[in-house]
Amino acid sequence: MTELAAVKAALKTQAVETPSWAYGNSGTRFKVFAQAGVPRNPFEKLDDAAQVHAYTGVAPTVALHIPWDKVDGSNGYAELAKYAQDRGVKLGTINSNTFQDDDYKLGSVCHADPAVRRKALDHLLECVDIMDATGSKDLKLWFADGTNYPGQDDIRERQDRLAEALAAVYERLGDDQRMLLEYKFFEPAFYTTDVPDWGTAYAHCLKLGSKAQVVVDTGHHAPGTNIEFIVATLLREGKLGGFDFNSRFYADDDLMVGAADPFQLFRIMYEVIRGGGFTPDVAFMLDQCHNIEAKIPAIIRSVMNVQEATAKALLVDREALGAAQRGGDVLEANAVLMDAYNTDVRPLLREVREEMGLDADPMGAYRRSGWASKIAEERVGGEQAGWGA
Ligand code: PSV
Ligand code: MN
Repeated sequence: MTELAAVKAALKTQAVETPSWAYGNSGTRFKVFAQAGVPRNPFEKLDDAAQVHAYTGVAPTVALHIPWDKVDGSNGYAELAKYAQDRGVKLGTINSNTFQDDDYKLGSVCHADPAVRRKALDHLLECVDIMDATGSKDLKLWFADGTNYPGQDDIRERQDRLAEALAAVYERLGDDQRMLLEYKFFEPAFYTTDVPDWGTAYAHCLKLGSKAQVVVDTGHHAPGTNIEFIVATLLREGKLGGFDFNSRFYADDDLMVGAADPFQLFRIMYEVIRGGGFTPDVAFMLDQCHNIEAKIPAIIRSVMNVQEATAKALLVDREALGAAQRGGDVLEANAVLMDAYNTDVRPLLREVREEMGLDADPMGAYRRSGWASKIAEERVGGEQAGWGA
């Protein structure tokens, strides 16, 4: 295979998971701006996700968030999985939610009250039951737990409580299931957060075993953090479970991935490829909200941004880079990396899409499809709960 053919082949295997909540209404603390045609239930979210996959060809799975995507009936989740399959997509990661209940004001699995901890744990175990029904491989855990004031609770004991809950969930996982532990440096807690950084997540996952992996949400770091270094380290340790991709300017902005800093996304994807992480063992998920822009096109754009960063990272001349690095040629090494980054990969991706039997222009194809006006007409009333709801 020529080098370009290998790059194209790799791009065709790409899989970006889209989040169900990105299709629904969301907003800031100040206002949710409702959009016409947003899904009213998880089934309609899957209809929209199927559109994204139909036009990009590389968004085959959809992450669910429980309870936002709760369905009724003993067969409900199996039916949801079948509904997805009939539309050419699959159900992906199950996201737990222990942050929107009054009981969780002072924490969930780290709460001082064992009854609250039990309630949170039961929810996490229910999420694994749902994974069994949907055939999902990954459980994504993000805890809003933390404290606002020094002395509010015992920092160490909270870690012990966390470890206990994680161990109980780990025990419940099936052979092919994993838990992905997400970290976030602050918010909603402002003084301490119980899983604030990759080191804490890594320490818990290491103790638990190989089915526990760290997930890197690109929006969950302090400004200036070198995320690609974290990625390289986690891959080196065999502990990178996946990504929640989004962009940030200030904090957890949840903007379209690759919008704020496409160069950072390229650097991350380079370390992924360099570290052997461009495999199904690393989940490439979006975790975004589209508050002022049209949602489905924004998700298509985000998937394309990941594709572009990946294509550029695949184009890095690794041999030339290695030679420059070994020779101590700082400028040449930097130039090799920048050459790849500065390549216009859009023509290459158009070719890849055509070879996959897709329209070369996913955004245009979606716009021309008439889907947006169809859903605006058909979906009236009854929007679902989610962020900002
Ligand atoms: C929390 O900010 C988070 O990143 C977690 O991944 C949640 O599951 C997700 O956002 C919900 O939008
Ligand atoms: Mn996230």
